[in-house]
Amino acid sequence: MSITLHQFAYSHFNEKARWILDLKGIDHRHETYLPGPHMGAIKKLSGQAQTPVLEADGKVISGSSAIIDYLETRHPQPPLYPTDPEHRERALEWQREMDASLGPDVRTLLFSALVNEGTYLCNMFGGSKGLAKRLAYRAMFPIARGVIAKGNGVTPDNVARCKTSTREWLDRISEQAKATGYLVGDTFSVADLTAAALLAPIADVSHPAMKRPRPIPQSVQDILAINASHPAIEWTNRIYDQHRPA
Ligand SMILES: N[C@@H](CCC(=O)N[C@@H](CS)C(=O)NCC(=O)O)C(=O)O
Repeated sequence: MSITLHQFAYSHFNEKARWILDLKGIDHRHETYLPGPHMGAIKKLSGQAQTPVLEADGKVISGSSAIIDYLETRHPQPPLYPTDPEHRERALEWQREMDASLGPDVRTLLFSALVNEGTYLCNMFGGSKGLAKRLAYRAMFPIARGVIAKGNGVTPDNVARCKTSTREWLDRISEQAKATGYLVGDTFSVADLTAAALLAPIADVSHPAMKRPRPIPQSVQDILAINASHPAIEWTNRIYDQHRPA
């Protein structure tokens, strides 16, 4: 049965889906879209506009947590959901909260710099496309810039709020992982996968799925520098080293 992940390069919500597919060793292919022009095809496929979308067994599943749930049920090894029901509920609650808050807030922080770095942004998301598509995408950027900023919550007040909220998440994650190295119990779970994937853009992890093009513009480096020495950033890199398959 063929499995296709409809995705954006680099996106941290998409990284959650890439990670579980790789972790479970599930044979699959990627269909990579340019953010913006993706809209028609993704809406037609799934009835909504966001990635990731998984096509598997004749079904279409939208959203990273629904994709994880679907794959976890059909491919239970290695497990991402703790067996203990209370631990499982806690791990899923961490995922729910981080999907709703940490993910969008980290994205806003990054986009507050990326909206001023059109060439870099187009390389990040369009790097796998041919020259003609990349040039057309870059040419569209000045027109699309306002929509990209709005869609990613880039206003001065919201960026300030996201700085604070991201810092609070980092504190909470490092505090929680202090005892065992993991967020729930003493093993890697969906909570750790979600936290590490959603923090990957500011942890600047070296895994090929999330390593951004070099050189990194100064404005993006400035965003990374805000939390670079936080223990949760080191934790994210350790989780990647130990649990994210190549
Ligand atoms: N809660 C969703 C969030 C997905 C999401 O925000 N996807 C973004 C990319 S990171 C997207 O597709 N944005 C394009 C759009 O909204 O049109 C999930 O967990 O998958």
